[in-house]
Amino acid sequence: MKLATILLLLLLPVGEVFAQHQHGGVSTVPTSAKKPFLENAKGGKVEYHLYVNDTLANISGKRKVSALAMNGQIPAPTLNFTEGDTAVIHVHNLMRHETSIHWHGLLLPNKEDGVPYLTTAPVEPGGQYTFTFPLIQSGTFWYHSHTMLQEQSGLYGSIVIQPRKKSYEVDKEFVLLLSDWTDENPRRVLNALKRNDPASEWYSIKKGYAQSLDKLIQHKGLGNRLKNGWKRMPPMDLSDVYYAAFLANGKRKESIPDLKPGDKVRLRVINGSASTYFYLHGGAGKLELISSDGIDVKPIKIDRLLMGIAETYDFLLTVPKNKTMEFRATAQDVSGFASLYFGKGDTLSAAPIPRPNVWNMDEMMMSMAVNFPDRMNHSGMGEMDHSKMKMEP
Ligand SMILES: [Cu+2]
Repeated sequence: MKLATILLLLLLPVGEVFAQHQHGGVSTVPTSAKKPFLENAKGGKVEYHLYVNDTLANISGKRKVSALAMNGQIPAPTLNFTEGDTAVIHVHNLMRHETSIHWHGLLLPNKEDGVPYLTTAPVEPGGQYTFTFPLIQSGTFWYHSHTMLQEQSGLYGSIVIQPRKKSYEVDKEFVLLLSDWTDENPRRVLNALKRNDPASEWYSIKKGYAQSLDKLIQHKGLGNRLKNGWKRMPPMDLSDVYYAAFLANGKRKESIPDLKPGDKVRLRVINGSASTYFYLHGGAGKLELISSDGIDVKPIKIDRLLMGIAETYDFLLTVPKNKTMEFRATAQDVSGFASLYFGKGDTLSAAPIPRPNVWNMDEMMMSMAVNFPDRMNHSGMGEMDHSKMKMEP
């Protein structure tokens, strides 16, 4: 086959899916027949219903765009379980195109893993699939569509599995699901990245990271750029995509209700973004990290943490007296952030992360070193003189 024909065949199903996406979904299940989100939680069996559908949503606050939702929500509702439960999750596909749900980080029988054409058949348009699996672990996890670019359009939610025996007694638990949002069709974004077309440069311009000769000279980065150009390294950016908004539970600003000063909070943070690493940092002292990807860790106090895509981290927080504390997630390229506030009174804002010097790669990589003071002391790195460190890009 000619290359052009192969490309056309590859592109056809994509066009089909998104053409339908524009028209909105059809519900083959009458609304009256819909079961409640949580149908049953007796005898160790916890049964949920998820309804996947097309929608229009104004997430960025700038314009309404086509999006995908579960039970009418972006993000999808949180699924709560206890270790030892059996999860029974009915996924109802109300769209005209297929879907799938993958349970990220859960240990389960392969056929319930939800990766279409690999472990589980896709959920057909108008169809339904019931996932049944035992929960043999505890912690913070999440779920998302594993079909095309549906996750980027809104199909993601949190999973919390309580341990049989709690390792921390707290006054409140709170889930913070972080994400990034583009008002563009995600397929358009992917095309821009693949073809290296002007749109991807436009993303840099929008973020103020476009490289020009005068900026390179101004930031003393010309020599560095020439050196890296010689090695065929493209100009630096930390994230190739421009996002209209960074979100905490689907909003730019989130808050934890019903807290008293001195209350202990277990904050479960999930990075459900498409391509954003987040710095996590707070407005009052260090953050106490107690769990990572569903596994308890030896508690460690940190100033800030760089969180990768799909990771989860749990923190222990104390509500300050007569103050509001900000817990901030700043995109690694410092093009924006989402905030969580808790407590009452004057706000202890998180100190802004300085913008990286993308005009000088060596300098930028130095500034990105994440601060893990405890760990560094254990390894004897505390006394290291960074000015003498040499790094090859
Ligand atoms: Cu995943």
